[in-house]
Amino acid sequence: MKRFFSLFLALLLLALGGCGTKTAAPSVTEQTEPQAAAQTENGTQTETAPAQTTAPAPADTEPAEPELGTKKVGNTVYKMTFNDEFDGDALDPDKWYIPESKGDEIWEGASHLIKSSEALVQEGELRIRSRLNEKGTPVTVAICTLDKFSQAYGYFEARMKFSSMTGWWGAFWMMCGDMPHVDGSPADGIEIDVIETCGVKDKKVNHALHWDGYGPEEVSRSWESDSRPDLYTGWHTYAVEWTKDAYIFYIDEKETWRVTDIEIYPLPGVLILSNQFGEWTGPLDTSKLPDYTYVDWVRVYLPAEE
Ligand SMILES: [Ca+2]
Repeated sequence: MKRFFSLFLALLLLALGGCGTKTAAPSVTEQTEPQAAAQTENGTQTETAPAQTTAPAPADTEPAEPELGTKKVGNTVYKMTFNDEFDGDALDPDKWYIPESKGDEIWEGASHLIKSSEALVQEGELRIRSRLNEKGTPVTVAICTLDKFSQAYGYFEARMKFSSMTGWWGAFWMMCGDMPHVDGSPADGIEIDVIETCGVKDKKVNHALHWDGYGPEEVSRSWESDSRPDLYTGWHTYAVEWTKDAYIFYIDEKETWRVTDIEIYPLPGVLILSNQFGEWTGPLDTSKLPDYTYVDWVRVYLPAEE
């Protein structure tokens, strides 16, 4: 079933006009100051808002929540390099690029239009809408950080809420390097699917890695959860920890999948949040549209000591 997804991605790569060959240095130096102040002023992220104080907590209380700009994963302390809390009223053009369909053009291999109108920022959330347009054509959107932000290694996390509707699926993923280049190796390019709801009809979710293009030489690794109806109700966090030795995946901060026996891609990749239509994920009941994938925030980190 991944073939359909991957074919779409190949076309997305073409539309991105070089995403697949992007090897520029990470722009993290432009993003070294996380936008914690904005959240503090807004006040909508109270559970993670930094305590702007240097006063030590009393010794007999629980440790304070780490401030928004840092995160500890295992023994690694990470410092934030990029985030979007989606607290405004529109997508931030300094952070996101949308590879829009031209007019009514549907890319070969895809089954829907991609339109910026379907990326809604409301009530502190990104709402990625799937619907039929006035002509009855499926329309949704993918947003990516192409030419805005990219990073090699680190911790990449999003807090998301997925729909249990079949016929389309949501995803948080990354495109890195020359993924289509067929050389038997993922060291020159890889697609990292942090989370996808390809198994929505069985209430499963998956992580995946793909390399060497989307043709017959494509190599894929994937992990699929057991049936997890809980992941289709309410908010959950999904992350990949990308180190020089491993890709480690997490759901709600609990490790779910670790890949260490492939060459690790060493250059920056871009972030993508998307919905895609495809009845291979189950029948599409258009009477239930519009529907949404929700993203509360996206946060990216690098080890603090590097
Ligand atoms: Ca390759």
